[in-house]
Amino acid sequence: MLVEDPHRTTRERPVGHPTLTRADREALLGFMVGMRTFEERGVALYKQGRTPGSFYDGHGQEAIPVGAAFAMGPDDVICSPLIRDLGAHLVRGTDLTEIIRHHLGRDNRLSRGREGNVHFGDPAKGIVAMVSMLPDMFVVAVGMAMAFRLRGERRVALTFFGDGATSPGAWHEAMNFAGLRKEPVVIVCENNGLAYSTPTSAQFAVSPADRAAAYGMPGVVVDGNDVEAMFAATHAARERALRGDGPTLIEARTMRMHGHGSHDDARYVDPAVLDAWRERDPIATYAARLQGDGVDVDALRAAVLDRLDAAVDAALATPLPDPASATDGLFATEEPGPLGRGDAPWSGFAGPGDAGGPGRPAGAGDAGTGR
Ligand SMILES: Cc1ncc(C[n+]2csc(CCOP(=O)(O)OP(=O)(O)O)c2C)c(N)n1
Ligand SMILES: [Mg+2]
Repeated sequence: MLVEDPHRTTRERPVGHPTLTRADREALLGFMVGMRTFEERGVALYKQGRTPGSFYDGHGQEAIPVGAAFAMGPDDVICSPLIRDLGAHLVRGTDLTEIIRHHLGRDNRLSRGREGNVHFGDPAKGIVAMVSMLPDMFVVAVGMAMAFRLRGERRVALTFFGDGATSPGAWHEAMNFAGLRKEPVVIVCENNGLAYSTPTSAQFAVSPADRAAAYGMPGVVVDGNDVEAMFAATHAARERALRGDGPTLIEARTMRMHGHGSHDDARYVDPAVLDAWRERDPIATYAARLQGDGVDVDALRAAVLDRLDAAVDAALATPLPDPASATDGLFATEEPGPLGRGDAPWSGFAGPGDAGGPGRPAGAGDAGTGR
């Protein structure tokens, strides 16, 4: 078998889940469905030749960015969502139409239509755009966390990267620095069994979570297909960071269900492995659970689809950027402004005594698109 089961050594699950209301659970499902629905449409638009560049999706990994971002407070930063992490953008409240405009290369607030790919962020929502060099945004996240600590600010940086990003030297430098200085950074490693076509068995002898101890921080293995487990582990890691106890590495075990990008048919992956993982689909399992609790999952899916259709229509009706503006914004001409506050839809941020969360944004329970 080319791809091992990344779950084979799973040994820890977080205990003591923080409280999730029914509306929280509906929001979690809505964001996951929003991510998948959007990405399925994104693949279709790519195959229709309407998307310049390429398209990447996180099919089967939705629980990781959604569960992790859901545990973040409004003043925390995400540095950065990568190619499997659209759900983090949705949770923070970045406008879906703007994201689609970005992918289609249309004029938009996030990237001004300068590229149709995954390199976008939303400073207004506390999201730093990614660069492709791996794992360089982890290094930046540690720097941001250091700034928060030195300024005495009560906030953390959340960073994402894959299993493949744990091999370059920068990863080890960032781990060492963060562990030594106890920087308030929450580190989510998405172990999806593959780095392009290389299985984890050909990448490392010691799993990322097991390596964490060598850098002076806990390494927690979490079922990356369980959105509530992801939420709980990230919540605990955030609390730890805010207490001044330093970083946590969360290794989220999952499987990359599609090719690296839409251009890759992943014929190097054993179909039997994918079949086994499909049984554990994070959305199907969570939807079944919520349906059992009386949630109208069909209505939720329909609402998400309606929003997506409207957003795609609006994006397709948006013109490409004016060619005369092609060189605008190539160089920074002024100091960047401060990052804004992201949406923090978990009900736990709405209560009295919190550091000032805005509470649940209107419609988060049924939006799924974070708008
Ligand atoms: C330093 C560096 N080397 C190579 C690449 C090319 N590259 C882009 S994604 C990728 C695989 C990443 O695998 P992983 O970190 O496991 O993330 P996944 O795609 O599985 O989510 C590679 C090798 C890169 N972006 N940066
Ligand atoms: Mg990977």
